[in-house]
Amino acid sequence: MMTREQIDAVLAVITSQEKAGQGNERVKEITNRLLKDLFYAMVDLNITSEEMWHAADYLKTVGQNNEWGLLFAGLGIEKFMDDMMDHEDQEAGLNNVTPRTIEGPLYVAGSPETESYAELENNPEENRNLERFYMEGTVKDVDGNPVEGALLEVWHCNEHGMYSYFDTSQSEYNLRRAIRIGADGKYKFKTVVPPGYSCPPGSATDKMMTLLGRHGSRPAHIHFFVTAPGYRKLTTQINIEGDPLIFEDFAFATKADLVPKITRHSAEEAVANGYGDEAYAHSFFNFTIVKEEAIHDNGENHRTRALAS
Ligand code: MBD
Ligand code: FE
Repeated sequence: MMTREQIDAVLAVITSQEKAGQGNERVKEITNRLLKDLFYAMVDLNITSEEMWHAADYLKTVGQNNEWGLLFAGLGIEKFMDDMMDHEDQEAGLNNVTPRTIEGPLYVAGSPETESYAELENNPEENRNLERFYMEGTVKDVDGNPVEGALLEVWHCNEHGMYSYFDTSQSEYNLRRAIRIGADGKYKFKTVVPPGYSCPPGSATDKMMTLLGRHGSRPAHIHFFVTAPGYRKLTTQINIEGDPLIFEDFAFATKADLVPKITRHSAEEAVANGYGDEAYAHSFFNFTIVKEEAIHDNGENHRTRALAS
């Protein structure tokens, strides 16, 4: 087996062509570290050329299918990015109050905006098999003051676990809305309780999960972005309590503080409470956002995101 010294000698030959002051120092640093770790692994695990070329083909397919976001989620890479940011916040003594959790690959920018209240379904008749769901709460700062002008973006899947835009059978921005927060800090939306999500069967990510002896499913969840000028962008989700996969998410996004209580109400209660005339589920959830910190990233990253027409 090649020794570390022999591997390092090869790495030295490869990096010797890099000219000081040329190229990008950060790219050099990261690429060379990853190459070193890869070469060590190739030797330690006796990775064959057959396996390396298979890997190249696999990576090609992941890109061709636009699955990198899904694979990052499934391999726990997106979760680990959150863990690193959480750790950094902890070390800086910053408390996010409302925990962050992963964005996932299925956000679409530009969803229809309304004030304080939104109905997420384009056509309520399409989701007849799901429970009616009302969710409400506040968007406040750490001092408990409403953040007037904040934008709460919300998105979730339909009864087939599919997200509009990526699922072209749904109408544009179905189950995607943006709620502008008023002076009272309150938001409320009407939707349906979504089911869980599973990776497309046969997708590159699904195949990887199978090879790892894992499943490729997420418990039922609803995604949120909360943004406001001067505040750090909050990327988070809530999970639907009672889902059998709630703490077995293939993307590792569940956090105990992101599982609000859900209460069920009869049609009679709906009428009495002013929630329409059908039985419904209801949940309160409050978002707290924190001021942008100069020493920190502001919660935004510039991954490529979809934008419907
Ligand atoms: C999803 O809906 C999702 O939220 C993630 C993280 C990955 C795949 C599908
Ligand atoms: Fe999702």
